[in-house]
Amino acid sequence: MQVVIMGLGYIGLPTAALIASKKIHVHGVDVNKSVVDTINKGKIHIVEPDLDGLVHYDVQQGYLVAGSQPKKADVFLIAVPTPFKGDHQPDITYVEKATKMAIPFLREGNLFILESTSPVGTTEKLAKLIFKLRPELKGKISIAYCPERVLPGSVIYELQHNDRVIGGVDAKSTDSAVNFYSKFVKGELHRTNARTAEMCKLTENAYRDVNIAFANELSMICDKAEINVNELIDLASKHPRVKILKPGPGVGGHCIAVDPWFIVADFKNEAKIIKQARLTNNYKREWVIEKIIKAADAFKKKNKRNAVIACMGLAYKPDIDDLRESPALEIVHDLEKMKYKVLAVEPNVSQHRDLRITDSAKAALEADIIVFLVAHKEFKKLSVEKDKVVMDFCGVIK
Ligand code: SAJ
Repeated sequence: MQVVIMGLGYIGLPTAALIASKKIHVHGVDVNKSVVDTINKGKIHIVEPDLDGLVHYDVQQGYLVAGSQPKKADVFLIAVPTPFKGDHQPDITYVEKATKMAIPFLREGNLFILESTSPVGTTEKLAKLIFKLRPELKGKISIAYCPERVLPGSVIYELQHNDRVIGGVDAKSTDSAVNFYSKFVKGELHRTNARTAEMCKLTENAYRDVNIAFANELSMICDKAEINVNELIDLASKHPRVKILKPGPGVGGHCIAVDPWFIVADFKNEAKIIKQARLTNNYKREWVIEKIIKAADAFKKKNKRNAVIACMGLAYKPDIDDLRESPALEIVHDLEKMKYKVLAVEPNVSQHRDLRITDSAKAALEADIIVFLVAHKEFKKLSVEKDKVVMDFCGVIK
C-alpha cells in the first residue's frame, strides 16, 4: 500500500510517521523545501515528544520519504492548515490547493481523505472539485472526512489511542476510510457522514471554548465579589454533576481559539453562545492587562519609582514550550509596548526573538510585582516574599 500525505506539519508529519512505522510506504508532500529536506535527513522541524525518533527510524527503513510533489498512490490524505481570514471567515485555500495538486494522480479505487479542520460541507465541495476535473472517477473513488483530535505534547500516543470519527460522502467511502484507519488506530472508529464528522471536530473545540469562557467569566465576577475563584470552582465541582474548567489569561493555541469561528461564520443567527465564548475569552486578556497596569500604577504612586513586573509563563498552556497564539505572550508584548518594565519568565523556552527570558528564581527576587500567567509546574514550588505584589491569573497559588 502507498499513502500520500499532503502537508507535513503538526498533524501531517506525526500521522505520516505513525503510518510508516506500520511498514506502509508513505510519501509526504510539503510546499516548504526546507521541511522536505529536514525530513529526508531523518530529522524534524517541529517540537513534539517521541516524534524525532519515529521519523528517524521510518526514514532509515525507507518507509517515509518527503517530496514537493504528490505521486500515484492508494490513499491520499490532506493535512494542511485552515486558518481564518481577518474577518473570522474560514480560509480553505490551502485545502483546495493541496486537493488540486493531488487530482492528476488519482486513480480508480483510491481513497481520498481530508483531515484538516474545515467548515461543514468542505468535503462535499472537494468531491465536486475532483469530479469536475476528473468526471471519469465518479463512483470509482472513496472520499471521506476524518478529523484529527490530538493534544499537542502527546500527539503520537493520542493518534493511536483516541477514538476517531469517520464520515464518507457515501457509505462505501466511509467503509474504505474505516478500513484504512484500522491499520494504525487502536481507538474505536465511529462511522458517520462527512458533514457530521466536520461539525463534530468544530463542536469539540467550541465545547471546550464555551466551558473555558464560563470559567473566565466566573473569575471576573469573583474578582469584583472578592471571592477566590479557584476555591469556588473546587467547591462547586464537588457537586456530582458539575465540573468547571480553570480560568486563565485567555485561550491560546491553534485550535480552540480558531475552530469556533468556523461555526459562527456559517450560522450567525444561531451560534450566539459560541460567539460570545470567543469574545469573552479574548476579552479576558484585556482584562488581565488592565489589572496589571492598575497594580503597576499604584506601586509607582506609593514608591515613587516604576515597578518591575515579573510575568511568569509565556507558553499557551502549562508545561509546554509552544508559544503559538499565546495570550500570556501577547500580554507581555503589550506591557512592553506600553513601556512597563517586564521580566519574562518561561522555563520551557531558552531563547526568544524579541524577549529576554530570565529564570523564575531571579525574577522572584528582582521583581516588585509577580504576575502568574501560566500554571507551569516549576512555579508551583516557588516561594515568594511577603512584600511583593502577587497576581495569580491561572491558579498557581494554593
Ligand atoms: N485552557 C484554560 N482553562 C482550562 C483548559 C484550557 O484556560 O481549563 C486554555 C489553555 O491554557 C490554552 C487553551 O485553553 O490556552 C487550549 O488548551 P487545550 O489544552 O484545551 O487545547 P489545545 O488547543 O492544546 O488542543 C485542543 C484539544 N481539543 C480538546 O480538548 C477539545 C485537542 O484535542 C485538539 O486536537 C486540538 O485542540 C485541535 O487540534 O483541534
